[in-house]
Formats: sequence, C-alpha cells, structure tokens
Amino acid sequence: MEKKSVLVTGGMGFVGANIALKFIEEGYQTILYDITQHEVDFLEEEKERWRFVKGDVDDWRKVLEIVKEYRVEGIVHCVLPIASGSMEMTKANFDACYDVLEVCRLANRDKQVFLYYGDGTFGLNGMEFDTFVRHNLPIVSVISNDSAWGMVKHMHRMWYGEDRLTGTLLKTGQRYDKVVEALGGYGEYVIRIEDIKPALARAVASRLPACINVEVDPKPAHPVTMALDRHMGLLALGQ
Ligand SMILES: Cc1ncc(C[n+]2csc(CCOP(=O)(O)OP(=O)(O)O)c2C)c(N)n1
Repeated sequence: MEKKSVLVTGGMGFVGANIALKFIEEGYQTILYDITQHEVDFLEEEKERWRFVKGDVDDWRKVLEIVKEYRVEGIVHCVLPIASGSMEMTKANFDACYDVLEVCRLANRDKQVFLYYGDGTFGLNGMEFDTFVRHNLPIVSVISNDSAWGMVKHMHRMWYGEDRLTGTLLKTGQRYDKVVEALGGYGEYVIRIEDIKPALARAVASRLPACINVEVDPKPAHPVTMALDRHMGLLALGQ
C-alpha cells in the first residue's frame, strides 16, 4: 500500500520538526516546508525518511503544487512569524492560515480541520465558536491550557524577574470547553495524556465544533521564547 503523505509547514522549526518526527516514526511520507533548511539533530538520524522543500507559505501556489505532487493527505501548519512589525505578524498569523485552508479546498482535502492554541488565545478568539456553530463547521480545537499567556509570562520572567509577571496569569483549570458547549459545540476537559486521543475521537464523532481543553504543565517555555532577547521580543510583540 502506498504510504500516506503529510506536509508540515514550518517543518524546520522547533514545533514543526517535533511534529514531523512523530509522523516519520508512524511511517508517513513527510514533507517539511520551510523558508530555511538547517540541521535538526533528531531529524538527521531519519534523513532517508523525509524530504525538505524550500519555500514561503505566502506562495500558496507552491504549497498547492506540493500537495498535488506528493498526494498530501494532511497539512500540519506550524509557521512562526519571523516578523518585525504587526503587519508582517498579521500576514503570518492570519493570511497564511487562510492560504493553507484555501490550498486544502482547491486540492479537495477539505476533510477535517484541527486547531491547536493556548488558553490565552481562546480568550482572544473564543467567540468564533459562535460562528463555527452557526455555519455548522465541525472544527476540532485543542487548547494547551497552561493557565497563562505563556509566551509573554516567560518573557516577563526572563527580562524582569519572577516577582514581576504583569497581567499574564489566567485561572487554573478554567472550563473553556464548557463555554463551547454552551455555544452549541462539543467540549471535554482532559488532565491525563492518555485521555487526549479518545477525547479527540469523540470530538470528531460528534460532528460539532469542538474544544478539547487540555491542562498542561505551566513551567516549560518554548526555546524560541527563551532565545529572544528583550529588544527582539518587544519588536515581535509589536511594541
Ligand atoms: C493577535 C495577536 N495578539 C497578540 C499577540 C502577542 N502574543 C504572543 S504570545 C501571546 C500569549 C499567548 O498565550 P496562549 O494562547 O495561552 O499561549 P501560550 O503562550 O501559553 O502557549 C500573545 C498575546 C499575538 N501573537 N497575536
């Protein structure tokens, strides 16, 4: 049987490369799409089992070509905005997501959309579930709930000190899944890692817009956050 293909945008980044590794281990033909190629230790060991394609997600025609050429069944979209201003950030955050979804539609891969985000992001965009419900869009979302605007919290900790975290902490165990239920969607709260997969299966089976709210350890920080110096960090936040 022909191996299934998956495309990881931002595949050379920390999150993209780690996700790619999981697909490689599961035997998928894995295509890593990124604007730069560099050595990622744990991917080097698997060199024969993945391909790199250089490109920008802005170039949606190229993404579409790859999807068709490799018969890609799923796209994991993990671009990180390498941006110096809010317009570039908007471009990377919103326009690139739109383009990737358009590519899926044009290639007839409009099967199931999964959305991964933080509890802070739910605070910014949670009411979109009202739109999903009204338009009958069974998007399944997974919240990595660390009870904080994690990236910003870790920056404050690094730059100003542990006792000067300002306006970044959120309520522990907040039930965003119940908000989604109240809006007419499907929700589950998950604490144990082994419960994530069955919860995802139930969410997909519900055929409703869904929120799997997963409580995670608030301590780890993304290595890119830790690598940002204060100047670069403030630029990245558009300040
Ligand atoms: C639209 C928008 N507003 C603000 C920011 C700045 N920002 C970067 S990280 C972050 C906090 C995100 O918190 P959360 O969604 O909980 O994710 P975590 O960092 O905890 O994984 C914010 C507000 C952004 N990137 N985009």
